[in-house]
Amino acid sequence: MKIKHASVNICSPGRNFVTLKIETDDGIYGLGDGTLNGRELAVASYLSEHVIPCILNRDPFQTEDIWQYLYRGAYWRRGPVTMSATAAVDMALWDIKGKALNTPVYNLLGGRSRDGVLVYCHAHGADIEEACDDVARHREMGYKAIRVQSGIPGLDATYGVPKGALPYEPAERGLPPESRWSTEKYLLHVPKLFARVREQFGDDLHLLHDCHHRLSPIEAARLGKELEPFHLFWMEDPVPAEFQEGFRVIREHTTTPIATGEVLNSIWDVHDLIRNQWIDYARLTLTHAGGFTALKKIADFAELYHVRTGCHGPTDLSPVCMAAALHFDLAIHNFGIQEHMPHNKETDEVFPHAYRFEDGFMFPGDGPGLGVDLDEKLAAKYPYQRAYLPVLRKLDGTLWDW
Ligand code: KDG
Ligand code: MG
Repeated sequence: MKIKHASVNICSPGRNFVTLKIETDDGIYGLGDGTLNGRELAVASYLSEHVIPCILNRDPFQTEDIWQYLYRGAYWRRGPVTMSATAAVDMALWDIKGKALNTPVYNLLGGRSRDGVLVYCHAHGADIEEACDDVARHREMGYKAIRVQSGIPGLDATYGVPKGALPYEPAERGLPPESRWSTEKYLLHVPKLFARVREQFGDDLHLLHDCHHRLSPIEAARLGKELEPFHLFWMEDPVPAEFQEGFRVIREHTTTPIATGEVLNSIWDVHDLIRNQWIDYARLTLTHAGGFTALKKIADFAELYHVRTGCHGPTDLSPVCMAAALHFDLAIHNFGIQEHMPHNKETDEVFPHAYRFEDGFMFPGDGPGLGVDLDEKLAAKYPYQRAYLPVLRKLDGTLWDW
């Protein structure tokens, strides 16, 4: 079997997605997600101009060699654009392998290690009261693990809290929106939020929180310490993720578990975090960190240090990535939890899929390959629209990490 053709689909059923379709000479095709929120066309062009010409006529079963070719063979390696493009190829090839062998991808990764994949959802509100109502709503839907974010008194907007009644979606059409930030106000507020949530919902629910890269190590240490009585499942991205040494300070002060990695792209980005046991959960995704071939190595390395996975799963990764993540989560031993942010109706229609949610868990389906498709005709009705993630400044105007 040989790779005969490959094409990049860019569509925007509510938000932009980049999908690679690889076709073989015996009629099988595979899909890979290469979506990089706010930088979609960079990946699409990297794929079309630089990657696709190099993979034609290769054996699609050679996932390791093709991955090494795109990584080591590229000289300019790593980085979100390169690794997302590499991931799209790798994901599509594993999809082809599964279809050719008539088995779900999880069987190629070691087979099932569990019955279902524990997922966490997002609850949020303009204030603590509204956030608690949203926790109640999600608990009613069956979720056993809930990330909680709330508006902060004195700030107009904050990460994870939508402005209106629509679900939270950070990218906006037009130029990047800007908002203001105060670490002081945030640090005073978050412990009150979790005190209230635990008081209302008791100890059984897993609770998570995303700091979204905004604290210094010692500020994060303080927050982790103050959240200890509420035993969070994790505190996510307390400091900018690329500052690996920063996690040591947090670790020395608190037993609140720490998760990071959604913006990281390679095993070298988490190498120190894992081998020093500065984190508990590695959140790299299949799409942004090089696909199954790369993430399996990261998970296996993490397993040695009791670090578990917690793959990023926002709406800005397509259902192709969600399907792939569920196969991965089902198979690897040191799975921790999977993020689940449901896509809108239009996206689900463009990407028909076998995966499903039931009572707090997700299941990838047992059909061959990834179990996800792309309706290209329907996708054509939703052309690409440029959109950006927001930019953040402190109250005095200093540019800050969003
Ligand atoms: O594109 C950026 C989003 O994926 C990110 O802000 C979402 O932090 C996020 C999360 O944990 O889902
Ligand atoms: Mg996050």
